[in-house]
Amino acid sequence: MHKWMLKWKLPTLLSKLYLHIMFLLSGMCLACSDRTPEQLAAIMNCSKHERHTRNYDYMEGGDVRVRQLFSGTQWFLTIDDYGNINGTQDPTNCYSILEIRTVSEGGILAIKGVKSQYYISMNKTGVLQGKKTYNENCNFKEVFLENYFNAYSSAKWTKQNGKEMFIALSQKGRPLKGRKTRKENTSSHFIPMKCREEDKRVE
Ligand SMILES: *[C@@H]1O[C@H](CO)[C@@H](O)[C@H](O)[C@H]1NC(C)=O
Ligand SMILES: *[C@@H]1O[C@H](CO)[C@@H](O)[C@H](O)[C@H]1NC(C)=O
Ligand SMILES: *[C@@H]1O[C@H](CO)[C@@H](O)[C@H](O)[C@H]1NC(C)=O
Ligand SMILES: CC(=O)N[C@H]1CO[C@H](CO)[C@@H](O)[C@@H]1O
Repeated sequence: MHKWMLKWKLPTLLSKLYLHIMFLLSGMCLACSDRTPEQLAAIMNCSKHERHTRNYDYMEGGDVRVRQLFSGTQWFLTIDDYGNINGTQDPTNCYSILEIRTVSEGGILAIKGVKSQYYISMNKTGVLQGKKTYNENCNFKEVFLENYFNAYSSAKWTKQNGKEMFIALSQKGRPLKGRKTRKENTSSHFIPMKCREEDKRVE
């Protein structure tokens, strides 16, 4: 099942571990108030939407997490007001704050931009798009990888050979077509990072 792991060389694993530690550290910084007022304002504006949807989610009884998805290629995933999916290297970018909701058992979840209110969807041909209305194309399966990253594959569509198609951001931070993605590529690997707002909620 994890045959692809065997192909990994030790240095790759070590560098991934190193990256992981870096991400943890940057995650901690994100949670501290190490920000300019402008950055804080941007985040506060995001949280308006967030609170609104959280009430709704509470009614639904679903498990909801607010996270940023940081890719193995070192981009934060964003969904803008036009439904475009892209990457940013600015950790305070409002469009990178995502609401990850469990849809059903087996790690099936839906990912929505808090600011834009667009869901990430993948269609049959593997194109990633934002959708205002939730449907089955917005369901992704969260896979925990052994390198501390997660991968998110379409729960509805696979490649013609039956293999999974993943959410992925290229080295340049551009979304990849699902057909071009592979579980072992760093472009398909993400670390869900807690945002400031989430920390507040926990307190
Ligand atoms: C936050 O929202 C207020 C009111 O809608 C707006 O005036 C302000 O420019 C926004 N700030 C940012 C950083 O988006
Ligand atoms: C996506 O992000 C890249 C790099 O930040 C940027 O150059 C590009 O204009 C963005 N594309 C869209 C559609 O927002
Ligand atoms: C998937 O989305 C792309 C971009 O909107 C579109 O060109 C393509 O026809 C869609 N494919 C299917 C099967 O809906
Ligand atoms: C998009 C991407 O990063 N593709 C790479 C996935 O991994 C294979 C082999 O490890 C590379 O050849 C691809 O370039």
